[in-house]
Amino acid sequence: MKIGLVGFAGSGKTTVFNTMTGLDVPVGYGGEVRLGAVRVPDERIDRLMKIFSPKKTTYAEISFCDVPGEHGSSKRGLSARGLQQIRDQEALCLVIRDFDNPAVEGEPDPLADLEAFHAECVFADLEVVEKRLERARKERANPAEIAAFEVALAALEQERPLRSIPEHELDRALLKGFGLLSDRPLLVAVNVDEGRVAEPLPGAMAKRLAELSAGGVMLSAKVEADIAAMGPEEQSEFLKDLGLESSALDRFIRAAYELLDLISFFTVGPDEVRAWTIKRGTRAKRAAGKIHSDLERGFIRAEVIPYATFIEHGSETAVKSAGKLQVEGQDYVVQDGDILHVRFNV
Ligand SMILES: Nc1nc2c(ncn2[C@@H]2O[C@H](COP(=O)(O)OP(=O)(O)OP(=O)(O)O)[C@@H](O)[C@H]2O)c(=O)[nH]1
Ligand SMILES: [Mg+2]
Repeated sequence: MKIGLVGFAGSGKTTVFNTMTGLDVPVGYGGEVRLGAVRVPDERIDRLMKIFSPKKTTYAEISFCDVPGEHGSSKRGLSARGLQQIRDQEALCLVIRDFDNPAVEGEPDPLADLEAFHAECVFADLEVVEKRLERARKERANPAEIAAFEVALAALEQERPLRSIPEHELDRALLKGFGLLSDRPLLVAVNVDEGRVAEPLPGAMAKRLAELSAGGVMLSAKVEADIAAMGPEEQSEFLKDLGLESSALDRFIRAAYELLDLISFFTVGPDEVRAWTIKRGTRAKRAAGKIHSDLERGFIRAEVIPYATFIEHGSETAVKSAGKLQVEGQDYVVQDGDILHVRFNV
């Protein structure tokens, strides 16, 4: 599963990408699509690491894809090639320029960029949906499929993104494989000048994002790059000076993780403290298979301690003596932050 950093030319995508991945892709020139692994910051893992002092600590990871902007004639348009690169992404993080970039013509206009991107996605989807609907009617396809495409068409004609249609009104399984862009989860990063990092999202932007069922954060790619290059103590000093509680990029990455409907469960011990990534709703047996296929095959039960319970009691032994250890079967739905110990037999 990957998340695309998308947006118009020179908005700061590669700067954000480099900071998150530690890679060193050239900035400012467009370029190729690049894929990189990004560590998902998690305070709970930080805390568990302090408690267990394990030999190894492993955070959750997600893949980000840096999709270059298109430099050239129509500043806020997307070519067929550009659209295809965006279609390949599971979720979209739209980086919007809100700083002066001498290489890009014109003053920054974040709202106009948001509208332009949204309009491109809606037009692209309209084309796909109209074509499919025409064909499906002619071929007398499954009436449920025709109905789903009709619902989609009605929304798009009102310039509403498909992601804003509630689950019970649209059977998304029937739209799978059509690469509909406006149905992709969307998170917007407004890339601002150094001086504005502590400001909240402007009201008009926040309102529009809510209408588009999208999330949003303010960040300065430049400041985040500086923060990433510092040691932990210098970092917190610097953040305080800026009036920030935590790095905006860390919040951005966590928001992207949640955008994909992903959660983490943990395994703990003297050897390793580790976060494992699953889709929300995954059952215990399946989740055990993430750790090792033997654990899924020979699954007997899972001993579960929710993170908050663990912190409240301080140790596994204390949790047990308080009678708070949950013993769960294979159909237990694993919750975000569960500490799991899988009993198995193969
Ligand atoms: N002042 C300032 N400059 C920035 C910021 N973010 C990026 N830049 C600069 O803007 C230019 C373009 O940044 P990139 O990260 O290459 O932008 P991009 O979105 O990847 O550009 P394309 O891939 O060409 O579409 C570079 O010169 C960056 O140094 C920022 O937060 N503040
Ligand atoms: Mg770039």
